[in-house]
Amino acid sequence: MKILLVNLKTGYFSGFPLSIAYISSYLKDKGYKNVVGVDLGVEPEEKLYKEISNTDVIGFSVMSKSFLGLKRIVKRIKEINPEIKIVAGGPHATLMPDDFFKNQLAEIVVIGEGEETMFELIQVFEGKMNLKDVKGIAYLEKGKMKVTKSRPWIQDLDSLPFPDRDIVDIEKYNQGIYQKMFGKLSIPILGSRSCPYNCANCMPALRKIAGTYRQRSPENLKEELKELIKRYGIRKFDFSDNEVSTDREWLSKVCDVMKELNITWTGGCRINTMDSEILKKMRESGCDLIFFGIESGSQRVLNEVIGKNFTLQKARDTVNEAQKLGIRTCCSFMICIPGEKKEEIDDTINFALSLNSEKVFMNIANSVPHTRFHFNFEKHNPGLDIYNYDFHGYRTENWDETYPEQVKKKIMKRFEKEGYIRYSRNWIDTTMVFYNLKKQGFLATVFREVAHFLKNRDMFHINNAIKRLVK
Ligand code: B12
Ligand code: SF4
Repeated sequence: MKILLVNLKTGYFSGFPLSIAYISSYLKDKGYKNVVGVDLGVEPEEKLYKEISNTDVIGFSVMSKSFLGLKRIVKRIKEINPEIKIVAGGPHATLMPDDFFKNQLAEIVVIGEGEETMFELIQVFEGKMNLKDVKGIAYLEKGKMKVTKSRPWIQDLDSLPFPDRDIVDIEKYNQGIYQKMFGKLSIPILGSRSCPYNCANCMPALRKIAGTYRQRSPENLKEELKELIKRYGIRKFDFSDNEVSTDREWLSKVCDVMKELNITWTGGCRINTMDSEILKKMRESGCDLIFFGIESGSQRVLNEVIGKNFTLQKARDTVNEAQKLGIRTCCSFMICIPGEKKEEIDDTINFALSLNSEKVFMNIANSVPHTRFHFNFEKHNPGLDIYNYDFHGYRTENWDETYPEQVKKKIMKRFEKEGYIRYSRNWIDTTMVFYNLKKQGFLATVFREVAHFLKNRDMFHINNAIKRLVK
């Protein structure tokens, strides 16, 4: 049986797809060796079509941002191989299974974690198991969607085989924004699943997608790290976890492992969990860059709209402390949040500019289905079609439709005036990334930008920019 696992393109920068890598290693461990992966984030669609004719089952990993692209791909796949079984999994499949049936995009939709479910589905396709007995799926019966019993979240993450790093050539991620963010190839690794917090931009969707918060043991993590170091000779790792700092005791043990293996690492941390002691420990263990989701420069928005339990002062102190210790910081903010007042956007811009951070992400808030943000977006934009909707033009409270576009221009100007440069050529979309020239040094930045262009001939982004301008 040949199984093809496909990660779809979202249009945003994409990283190594641990989702299909985990499913692949689970299937291989159970004896299904013929598993092939395609990541459309970094590979051409033609590669996928070349694999299709002799494939029995295809599994798509679908995010809400990539759902729209699936229609065209499925049409072409069915033309090449009408017999193929199509399974959909991932965040959008879990949140909106009926979308796939309405558009005839999959026979079976997997809800939640996919390792055990995909294995059982293969058993069904081989006639060894009954479809109705598979937990955590949706399928069509007499034109109606049936959902089976939910599949319990995998409690012992150590029981899973390490993700299959051969599913996509890891060197493909050693370019563009990834290389710029993390330096030379940094390997993504997952220490935990889900998150115990409850922010409005994320929940309850994330709990549905990733379940309750669970961690791997530091020992299990150490085994994988040792394997990766041996295989790639690389000692740079990037935690794909939502937040690595939610459990202090766990993080402290992970730091011990990192220190022992002489690794440098990066990860996302929540401001309220940080203090001098843990930051120092992280630094000593090789942490050289932290992502902080600060999100707003308005205390009211943080408290009342998003539900972050930290103060702006704490955010400022934490960034300063990290910088003092030699840890670079990348702070992420959102503007045009449903429920935010226009003047609170200025608070966010001012706060972001006053921070001592090398990198700042300014995002136009997105609407992920089943989040409290999304419920609010829907309230202000009745009938909103999230897949076709350009978020530069949505309405929130009493704003006019073009407001986010004006705000974007204003932000660009302000950051540039204050000595920041845009360092990502992906800024054209909802995210603007700024790089603090004062901290990095003008010449070093210019040199890196030119070197990057010469090395990568960043034609993809330039082509896209031209297309947009022509449009
Ligand atoms: C790391 C991460 C990133 C990384 C890398 C993502 C990547 N390569 O896929 C970066 C920083 C690049 C990123 C960016 C974005 N991300 Co992100 N990201 C995550 C995060 C924190 C972890 C993902 C991960 O690796 N999980 C570990 C694996 C094992 O879990 P998993 O992906 O959920 O896969 C399991 C199941 O979903 C299922 N499954 C998945 N695929 C398939 C396929 C089949 C066939 C089957 C059967 C099952 C199955 O089985 C898997 C194993 O159990 C998640 C949150 C989370 N899930 O915890 C958000 C998350 C996936 N991201 C999200 C978003 C919105 C984005 C962006 C669009 C952000 C934006 N700009 O708006 C971009 C788009 C990125 C892209 N791929 O192009 C949303 C998606 C929501 C949605 N409804 O689609 C999430 C859920 C966060 C959230 N709070 O809402 N992200
Ligand atoms: S935004 Fe971060 S801290 Fe908040 S619920 Fe989501 S993953 Fe957790």
